[in-house]
Amino acid sequence: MAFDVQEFKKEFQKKFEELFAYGYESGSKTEQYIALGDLVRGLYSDDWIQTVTDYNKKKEKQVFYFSMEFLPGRMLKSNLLNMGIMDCVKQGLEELGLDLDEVARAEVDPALGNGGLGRLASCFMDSIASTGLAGNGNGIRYRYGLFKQKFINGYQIELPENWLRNRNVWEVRKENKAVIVRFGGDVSFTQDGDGKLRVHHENTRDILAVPYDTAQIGYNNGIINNLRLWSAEIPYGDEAHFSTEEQREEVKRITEVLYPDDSNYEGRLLRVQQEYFFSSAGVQSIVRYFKQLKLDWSLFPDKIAIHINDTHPTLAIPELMRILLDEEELTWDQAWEITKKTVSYTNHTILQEAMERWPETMISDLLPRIYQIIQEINRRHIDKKMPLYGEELTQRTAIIANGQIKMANLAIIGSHSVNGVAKLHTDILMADTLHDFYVMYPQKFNNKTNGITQRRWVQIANENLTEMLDETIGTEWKSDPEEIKVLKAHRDNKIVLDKLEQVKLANKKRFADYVLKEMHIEIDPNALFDVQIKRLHAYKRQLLNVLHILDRYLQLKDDPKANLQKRVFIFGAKAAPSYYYAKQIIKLINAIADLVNNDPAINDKIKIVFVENYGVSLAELIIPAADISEQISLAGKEASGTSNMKLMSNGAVTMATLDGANVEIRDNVGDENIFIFGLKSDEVQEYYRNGVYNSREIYEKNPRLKRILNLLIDGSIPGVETEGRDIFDSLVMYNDEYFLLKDFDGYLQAQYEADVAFSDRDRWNRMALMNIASSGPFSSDYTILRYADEIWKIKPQS
Ligand code: B1H
Repeated sequence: MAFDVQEFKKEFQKKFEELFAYGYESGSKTEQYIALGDLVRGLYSDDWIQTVTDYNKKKEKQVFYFSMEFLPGRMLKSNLLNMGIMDCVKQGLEELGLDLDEVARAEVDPALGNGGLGRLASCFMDSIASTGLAGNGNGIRYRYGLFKQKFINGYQIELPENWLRNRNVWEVRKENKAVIVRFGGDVSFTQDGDGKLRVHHENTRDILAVPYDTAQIGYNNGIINNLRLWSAEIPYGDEAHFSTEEQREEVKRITEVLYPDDSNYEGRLLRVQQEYFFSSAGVQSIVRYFKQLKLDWSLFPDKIAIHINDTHPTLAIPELMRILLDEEELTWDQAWEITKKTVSYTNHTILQEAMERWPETMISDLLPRIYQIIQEINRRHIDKKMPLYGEELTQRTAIIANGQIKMANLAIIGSHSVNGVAKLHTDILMADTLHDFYVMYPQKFNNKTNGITQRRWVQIANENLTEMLDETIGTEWKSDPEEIKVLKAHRDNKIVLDKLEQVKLANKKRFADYVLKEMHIEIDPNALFDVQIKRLHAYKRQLLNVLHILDRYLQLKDDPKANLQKRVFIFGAKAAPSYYYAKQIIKLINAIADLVNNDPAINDKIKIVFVENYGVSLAELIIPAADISEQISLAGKEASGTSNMKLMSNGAVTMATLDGANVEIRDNVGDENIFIFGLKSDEVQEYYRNGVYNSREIYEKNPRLKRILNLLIDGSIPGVETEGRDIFDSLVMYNDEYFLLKDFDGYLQAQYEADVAFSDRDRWNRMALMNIASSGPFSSDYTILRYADEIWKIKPQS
């Protein structure tokens, strides 16, 4: 985008005065940010219109990525980067006496997702635009995002996240594109003169879905795609039906707040309303678009791909059927062919507690017509498969069973592609979790290992590293991430290794400043920064990390001169508000932090930093400062993980079990540049099958571990009487569901080896370099190109 500094300065001043009626110098950071954002949006609006016009003119096939969650992070710098005007704007602001980073920090980070799944959707939106694919996002404009986390006396407290408190400069409300989503009502049929069966759906509760569109800007390619988020409102002119406060509240409630559960589902009516609301609105707006192309219905799958991110948008399947059958009057077979060819589905977890199942009565009351269609899909499925696969297997794949509707089953049966998010995960789906479906539909199954966008996670988050890479290997890696592999040629170049160390040190200092300012804890940038940042969940085993910390603590108490690396243990994690055990773990970590950070006997050799309110913006601060990346979930439980990829790209060395994408990270980086420990996935499976695991026995036989575990219950850690006891019991008395005690020795050994490696600066820097140099294949650009090629059948625009 052509733009010069002087011009920018003029435009910015003008924009500011237009908006606020005084000079920018006296404005607040928020006002300066709003003026800048507004100006930037004006700069890309032509390209945005042009992209839409081009797609329409060429009748290009488009993908619609349906996701309950998007976690975009702050958008200002990402937009500037992708538009190619970052340097110009930075310099212009500087000449006006402003600092871009300070202005950028005034943007509220929209937390419209829980964790990996939502962030993946946003990395994908960036990559779809950046690889030049015609694609759109479809989701919910939550009035409140994921709760804001505070610690009070070490306990997690949740506060509402009012992310729209300032103006959202990026969104555009499109009232003229609103649609009606219908709930409840009665369904009846009449036979018309032409012999056709007609469906009548009456007495429904009608909700207006209003879209808010946000530009998704491609990297230096002029392409601007759309993220459409829907908001629930009372239909114009229908105020009569919503005359009481309660009725109006009920409408607003649909898009009021994001459910705060990661990898766990709550069978609430409101949740299903949310799911149908944005699925229906999305499908309606797609059908409206397709009809204006004036093509035969059979060409629908040649022009449209609908991707459903986990099962949350699965109702898009019966909704598309409903529209094709009831409104467009296609036959069942025609509609079913179109639907299956259009829809594809990604599975993100094998955890049983995350599998969506809705009570049949809930769906039949809330969505009577959709319920009938699901019943019919199920009936036909059973009829067709029974003779081929027999009673048992067929019944196990039924969509409706025991009064419940299984959304994964509907998603698989109603789509043409089912993918897992890492090789190991997909293998487990095929061999185990979804094996019955794999027998029926082997051709539907495929793997698409997750990826991340290095634009946000390296170029924006880590300017120091970006600069160093540009100097060392040129800039090609920015447009083709695989090219970062040429850095390997410098693995023994002392000058490069030293530079890399300086980059890391600078990033660690930046984080140390934050910690001092916000938490009043002093940490030494020369210490090893050991980082575990992800949602708090038992399977992710933050507790194993804790056991290791306690082991070190005891070693130092026994011998203050013990030969241990100075370490800072950094945690960031939110617990679902209803997840009691996870909240107990938060309290425990905070209590240990209090104890250890203030114990003069250990000479600052351990510091523990548990940052409040971990999210995308904090990740951008922490990841560039990490030395060790903790990826220690129980093998087989973490579908992929994506923070593992972000940390690797920033030169952290991974401490990992062979779980999710860790396996592929090891394959790429090589055994000598990663620390692997613990049970393998098949070993875990075997333990679950044979039931011989006995954690109590390990506790009794391992004195080192016993001593650590006893700390939880003997009063050594002040303030955790209940938590310590409950956690102790879960590990020792209730047989340690996630095998922490089993993996403990291996973990300590791997941590010891990491200490040794870290003490040899050249060796460590080389490991960091090899991680950066091997991270290219984990770019979401490649992931997305594989989705486009193998699932969606769309091609990048030239
Ligand atoms: C992942 C979820 C998830 N898997 C239900 N499943 C949710 C399930 O609100 N809900 O009901 C919300 C989220 N999230 C994560 O997806 C996996 O645990 C990660 O391993 C994976 O990297 C990520 C992206 O694929």
